[in-house]
Amino acid sequence: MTGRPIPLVASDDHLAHDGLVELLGGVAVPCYESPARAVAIRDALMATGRYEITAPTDHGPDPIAAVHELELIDLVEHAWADAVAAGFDGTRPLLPETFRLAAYASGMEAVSLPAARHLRLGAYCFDTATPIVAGTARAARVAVDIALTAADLVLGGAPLAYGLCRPPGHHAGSNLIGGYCFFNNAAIVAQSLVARGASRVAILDVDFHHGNGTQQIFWQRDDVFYASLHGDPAGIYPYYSGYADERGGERASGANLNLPLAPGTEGDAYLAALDTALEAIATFDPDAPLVLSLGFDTYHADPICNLALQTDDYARVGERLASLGRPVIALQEGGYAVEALGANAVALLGALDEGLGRR
Ligand code: SP5
Ligand code: ZN
Repeated sequence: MTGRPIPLVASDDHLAHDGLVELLGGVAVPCYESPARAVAIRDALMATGRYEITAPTDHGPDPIAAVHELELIDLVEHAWADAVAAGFDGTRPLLPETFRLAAYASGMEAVSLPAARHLRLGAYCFDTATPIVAGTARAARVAVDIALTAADLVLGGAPLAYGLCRPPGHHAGSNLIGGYCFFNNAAIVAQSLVARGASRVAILDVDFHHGNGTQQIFWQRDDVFYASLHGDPAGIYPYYSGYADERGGERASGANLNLPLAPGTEGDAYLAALDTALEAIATFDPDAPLVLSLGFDTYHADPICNLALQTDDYARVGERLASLGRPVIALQEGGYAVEALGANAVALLGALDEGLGRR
């Protein structure tokens, strides 16, 4: 315990982003990515007495446009309104009905999109589990502001700030939504650190899933190092990226590090992989705070994942992260065992803060 409170940047605006159902393998199930997740984390952190709630400040649209294409931002902002204007049942979530895959127009010059944004959803969304409702656009925008406000606090001298982002972000690419993600909060923060003068920024992604969006956004960038520990995509979502041989584009070879982990991986093996990522980040030598994409879906009882961390392991992860000796901007990604999210967040962030305070 170091005495000073840890900033917890949060807003209630996420509560209206409640997707109700997602389609998994063609079956409609209640959304795993629920408002209750963020409520549980917030309540548990506040109950420790070590955190201070901070409201996000409005950073405007420019930091989002520095990472995402304008047509993607337009889609997120207007798909719901277009659907409702066209008579869509506003009590149901909006999901794509078709997907405009690259193969759709392969060999043809013609590539057209309808003007109505809800009808072009399948040109931007890569799965059937990312529902849009009335509160989605606002929540996605506020999640970005939460992340940028956490970054401001760390740049202002806090060793650690935690942004309770919801919706999460790491599956969202420059022109892509999916995996419960709309705007890539961590990527937007990393890019804003570059815009504020950093020449080397590292993002460490410990969410269970590969952050395909973050990898895609920085694939050709040698000034942003992306390291991710995740369940082996050969057997689990998102399937098409996250393999160890993906090391970055030709202009940024070596600036991407994927560490896929076998199903059932427990704490000791996880920490060994974490040390590999931390050594690579230390070698990269960032001159900005560490951007941490923080998911708790590595937990053994997570309902949609297959790693096997225990609550105690998250404290060990926090200690190891502190050993890097850099300030940390921690941004919430996934984690779906709602009953354990609070304890896991308390364990990881508490140990991280203590470790940073000792240095
Ligand atoms: C931010 C984040 O963690 N996004 C993850 C999105 C995953 N969505 C689809 C998951 C499909 C899981 N299939 C296994 C079902 C086991 N009952
Ligand atoms: Zn995840």
